[in-house]
Amino acid sequence: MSESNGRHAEVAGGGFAGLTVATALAQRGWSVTLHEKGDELRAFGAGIVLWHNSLEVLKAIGAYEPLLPKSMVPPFYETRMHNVTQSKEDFWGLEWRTMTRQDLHETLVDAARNSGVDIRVASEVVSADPAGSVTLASGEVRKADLVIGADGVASKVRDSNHFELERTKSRDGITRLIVPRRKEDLGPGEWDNVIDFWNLEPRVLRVLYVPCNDDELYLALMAPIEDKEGSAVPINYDVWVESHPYLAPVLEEAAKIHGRYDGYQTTVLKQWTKGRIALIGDAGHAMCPALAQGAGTAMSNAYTVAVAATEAANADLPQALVDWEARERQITDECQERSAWFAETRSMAKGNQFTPQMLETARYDPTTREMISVG
Ligand code: FAD
Ligand code: 3HM
Repeated sequence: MSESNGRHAEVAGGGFAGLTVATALAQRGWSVTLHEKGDELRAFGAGIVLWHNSLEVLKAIGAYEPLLPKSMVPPFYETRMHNVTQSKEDFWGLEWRTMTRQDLHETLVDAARNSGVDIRVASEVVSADPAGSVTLASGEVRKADLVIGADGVASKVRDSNHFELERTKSRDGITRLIVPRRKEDLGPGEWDNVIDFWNLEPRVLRVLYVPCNDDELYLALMAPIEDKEGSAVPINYDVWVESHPYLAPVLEEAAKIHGRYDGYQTTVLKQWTKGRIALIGDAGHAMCPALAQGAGTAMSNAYTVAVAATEAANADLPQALVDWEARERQITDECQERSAWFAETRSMAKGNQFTPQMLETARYDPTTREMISVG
């Protein structure tokens, strides 16, 4: 644990954003209390892809090494249209890894605890004051030099302060599940690749196949919201296997689990900060998942806000947060736009989508503010 700097932060939300910022602050001498409204600390969703940007953050907070044995680097990100390979991309060696959300979350909880963060479960933040306090559902008011709203897409820290926002919903959505790999039953093939199976005819049904480790496979099944059969949970096995017969063994496993179908959406805020409050992650910049950067940008902005707040004198903190937003925001805004464009056009189906420009967010290192060149 590091020497105290005499300052205190209150963090709302125990997701990837909240755990990362809490850890980075505690490692810089802040006393940090993190409030998670759920009765236990757990990850929502199934699997996740992380890239250079967030992997550098994990390295900086000491959470990278513990994650290595629990995650993997697939040889290629392959895109198929009607089961015909369109592209196999390796991002010119830019680092990326796949893992289950549970494994990432547990690693971040360990890092937060080891750094001295006071984590409280069943503790809901109902509002926040830009002068520096949060109010809990219990009625307790807790003062802080810094308040972080990392409380997800329905953020109460944000909404209690009437941050101006625009929300756009897409026509598609996705059901996410973790299933056993069953590699042998899938038959011969490059089953360690991430494989993005697109079928646009006779109906739009896409399976994103993401191996996370030797045993677990993340399946993301995309269908339009208006397709009641395609978006049903538990999944309609007959519909999915007719569209993707070569995935029968893993679809059979998917049909055994309930899963959850989420529509794609984007939330853009006019400002991310107000006084001593900063919003990060889905509270501030929820996005469509096409570029797999919602958590990546959450962790990147979590790290940089912790650094910016620490470097500022306490009296200057509100201005330091404004400056932080001005410095870091563009890369997230562009990522939101690009991900929304992919969702809108479904043009990932063509393959070769990860151009150096589309990988801009992934190429950024928030710990040095350098951009890696690829291609
Ligand atoms: P959340 O994960 O929503 O965490 C918020 C936490 O706050 C929760 O634990 C919640 O219980 C708690 N909470 C809520 N309200 C309160 C309150 N009032 N008080 C206290 N606690 C509260 N991102 C990637 O980087 N890579 C991917 O591959 C990827 N794939 C995705 C696939 C899909 C289909 C989707 C929908 C998203 C994907 N994302 C991906 C995005 C990523 O999941 C999110 O951006 C990320 O989880 C946001 O983290 P967060 O901590 O901001 O919010
Ligand atoms: C990793 C990942 N990539 C893309 C999507 C998508 O476009 O829905 C979802 C993902 O989990």
